[in-house]
Amino acid sequence: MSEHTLAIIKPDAVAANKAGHIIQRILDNGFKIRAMKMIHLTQSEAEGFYAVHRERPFFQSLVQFMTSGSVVVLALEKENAVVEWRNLMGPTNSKEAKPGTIRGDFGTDIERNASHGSDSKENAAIETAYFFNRLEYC
Ligand code: FUP
Repeated sequence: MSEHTLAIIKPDAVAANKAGHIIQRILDNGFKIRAMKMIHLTQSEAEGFYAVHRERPFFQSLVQFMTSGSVVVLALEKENAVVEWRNLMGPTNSKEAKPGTIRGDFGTDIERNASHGSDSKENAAIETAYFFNRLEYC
């Protein structure tokens, strides 16, 4: 069954001019891009997006990183999109991610890991609505 997920190409990958490579990889792996935009998150937008992590020790640093430059936000569609996109990204820590994965090829460490993906269908719906309104998302 076709499913949706929310992807973000993070500031490290955008600043390194890797957004185009990552988008091509998304398409080559059979995802449809249903919505896409480049934005520069404000502090409160980044804090809101990562609100579940606000008590964690890495929260401030994560928000600082996510607001350090532009990001590309995408709504992706594919069969089993949530799991398929997480598999394509690789594990959270780029140091542990294998070559061939997006985090392995374009990230640096556990914070600067090039990309985000929703961790469940429920969060995919919440995160997609966080970034896209009904006119932007077809
Ligand atoms: P993921 O679902 O793979 O994005 O991973 P998490 O939800 O566990 O973490 C969200 C983001 O927090 C990660 F993308 C990077 C950041 N993070 C850190 O910076 N340090 C940590 O120790 C754990 C996560």
